[in-house]
Amino acid sequence: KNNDSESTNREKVEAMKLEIALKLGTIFGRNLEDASKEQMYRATASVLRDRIMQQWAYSKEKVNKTDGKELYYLSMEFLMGRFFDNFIMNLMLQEDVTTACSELGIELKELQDIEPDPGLGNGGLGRLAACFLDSLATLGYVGHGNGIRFEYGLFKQKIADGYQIELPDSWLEHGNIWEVAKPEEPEIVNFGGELEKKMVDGRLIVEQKNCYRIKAIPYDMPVVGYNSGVTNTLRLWGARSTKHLNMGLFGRGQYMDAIEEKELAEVISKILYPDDNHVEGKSLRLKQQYFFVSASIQSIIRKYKKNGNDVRELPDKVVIHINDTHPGLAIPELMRILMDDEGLGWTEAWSITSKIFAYTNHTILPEALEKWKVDMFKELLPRVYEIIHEINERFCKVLWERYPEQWDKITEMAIISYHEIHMAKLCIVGSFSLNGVAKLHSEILKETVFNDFYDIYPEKFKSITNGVTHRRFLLKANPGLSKLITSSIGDEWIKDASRLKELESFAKDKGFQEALAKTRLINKEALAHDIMSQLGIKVDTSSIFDVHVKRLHEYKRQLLNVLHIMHLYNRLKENPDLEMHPRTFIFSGKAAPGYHRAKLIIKLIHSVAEKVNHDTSIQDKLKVVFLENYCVSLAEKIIPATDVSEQISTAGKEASGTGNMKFMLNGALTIGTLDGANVEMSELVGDDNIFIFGLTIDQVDEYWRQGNYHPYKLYEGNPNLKQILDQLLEGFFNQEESHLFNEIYQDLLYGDGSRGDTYYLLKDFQPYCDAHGLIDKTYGNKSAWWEKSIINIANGGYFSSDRTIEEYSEKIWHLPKHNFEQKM
Ligand code: DL6
Repeated sequence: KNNDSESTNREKVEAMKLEIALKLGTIFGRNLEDASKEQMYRATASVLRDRIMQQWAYSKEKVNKTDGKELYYLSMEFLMGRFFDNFIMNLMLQEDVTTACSELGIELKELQDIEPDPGLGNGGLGRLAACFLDSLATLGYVGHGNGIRFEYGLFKQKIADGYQIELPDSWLEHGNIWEVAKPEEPEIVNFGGELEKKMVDGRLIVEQKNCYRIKAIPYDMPVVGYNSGVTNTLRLWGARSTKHLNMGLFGRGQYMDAIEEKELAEVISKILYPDDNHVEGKSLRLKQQYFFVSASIQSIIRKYKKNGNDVRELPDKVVIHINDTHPGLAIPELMRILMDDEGLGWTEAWSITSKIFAYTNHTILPEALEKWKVDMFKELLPRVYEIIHEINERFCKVLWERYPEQWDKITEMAIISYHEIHMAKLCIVGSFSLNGVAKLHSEILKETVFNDFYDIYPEKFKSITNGVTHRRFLLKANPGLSKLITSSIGDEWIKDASRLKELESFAKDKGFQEALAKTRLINKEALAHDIMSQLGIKVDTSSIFDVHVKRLHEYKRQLLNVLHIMHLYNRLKENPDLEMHPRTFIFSGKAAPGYHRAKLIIKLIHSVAEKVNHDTSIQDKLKVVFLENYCVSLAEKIIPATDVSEQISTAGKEASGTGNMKFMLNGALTIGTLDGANVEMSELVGDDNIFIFGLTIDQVDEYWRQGNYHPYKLYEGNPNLKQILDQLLEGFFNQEESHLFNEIYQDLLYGDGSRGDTYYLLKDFQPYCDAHGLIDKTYGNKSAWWEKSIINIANGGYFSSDRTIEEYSEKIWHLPKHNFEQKM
């Protein structure tokens, strides 16, 4: 038998080598000897693509035959990460491709690094959407993504003299081998114009006149599940002008005008807004949202009707998920199509619409809750505005009956109030389900943010804790640890992450602990190598790698981390022989280009790093590193090399967090607040296996309500804290620009005069230092440390997005599960 499988493997490898060589010839007219790395990448990718296309066609055919319910996941962002290596893993071709490439004289890793990492998302929200697509396909659910094919993803971050510089991310420069453009299947999206209404046979006909029309072109990408026969589709829409180049203008010498007309249309899908948890209410953003939502809904209905289906039965066959409020216009858009194109009356159209949509809220930060100015909205989308207005009128009537004459309450709850459209309210009213993304977050939604709506629609409110794909972030990103796990408990954890729990019986096993430590060291060596080549900084791989990677945001409190590093540095300066285990603090993350404070914090990290890293008197006990351009592929390198994961947001601000889960699955120990999913992580592993510190959400609320938070008193009462804050003021960490950080000092102590330190850094400072002290002590006992690490991995299975998707299906979507064989 062994001989049989060896010879099949050999055949497969030989076949693959031959195919790659053939592709080199047919695509590039090259042979193996004179092909460049880029050409090798494209040839190998193209071999994979052929297989994927077959698998995709097969899956579509099977799905069509079953005629079951399908999910459409609408999201402005899909932060997919690289496709190449993920496809190889999910198609179970790792060994074949690795061997084929190496026998052709190239390492697979070199090819992987050639593929651009598409940055079609800002952070958590977009990455969650990508994890969901992976789990849907792997579990056998038909669930397609719909979004925008941004020509430029999130900017590329460069650091110059400690400052963030933004460069364009033109990820499509060399084409995208995985996509299938379908210019022959466009949808037309209308903006502006006037409405013309007439009665025909007792029916109101609404037509949009003089509007400008944009073509939405679908670009489809396959989403291959891990060892699964279901291949779904990620459909990204690109904007094109409906007009040809105006040759009249061209002929008259108005070249620029002729081109501008075309460009204006295409600008819609040009670039992703780089703001995370913050909205700006710009008209281009509104155009982007309506553009992709309208195209998506039109194509969903078109596909549905192709088989002769009746739109009245749509809710039995289609469920549409809206990822935060950004795609919320899908609700009035479906109403528009059902009434204006399909001829249904309001009542029937609403009865269908309100059974189709489910909405997830991802943030309670007030600055991230979307509102649109009525004037701008009306001009751009007159018909959709009319429909929202009518939804609001009808909703207010319901409120009036329930709360007669309570005008304040009704105004507070109305979808349109104070000349603004409130998207979250529209989504709650128009969806059959609303969910938060962690237990704590869902409680906040029910108890505070949307409490009035909870009173009316308690049945809509659900809680589903986020998850991440453990295949990308553990199986693929951490091959050493994955092998160790498989050799201990078998490989079923790959498709059923709850099996990781079996690792608990190895928690005290010395052999397992040592093997785990070895895999960590190998990962740390690889990261240290990258740090050296990128920054020229030598880091000690036996030091604790303490990692804070995520978007730069005040509520995520990278500043608290820096304050602690400054404090450690001061202690070491006082006493260079201070007993502490050497630490390497690693940061990475982008700040929104217009977010001044976040950018200043990046500069502060660099200023502190500059001083600390060059001070030989502290004997290399402290190193500070900032890796530029945080993205999915960088996360995959950093996370497996992490000892301590920083999850230190102010309690109540982080809806869930998903980085926390990725670190946990890789065995890092968390230092964190009781915020977002940290709460559930700590419940699962128990207090001894996580370093929890700081204010709870109730304490934060209490301070807020009482208005009795006095950071100045904390500053005066804690000499260590006073020292570092004074150092900020004195320019201790940046003598050349000594006033640079004054504003941080000012804000922490006084704020706007009425409230300083809105994120409670000073209050949490000492508990944070104490928790770090405990980490240092615990690390001294290696066996205890690795035991905790194993307990974290074992309990991390809960945070697989497979579990999350099963919950969505059970509580919200009710999708049938398919079980086709992978056709490889
Ligand atoms: O749910 C995914 C992710 C959460 O893990 C983060 O805690 C949360 O901050 C993030 N939210 C956003 C908000 N964007 N909008 N709207 O990205 O979602």
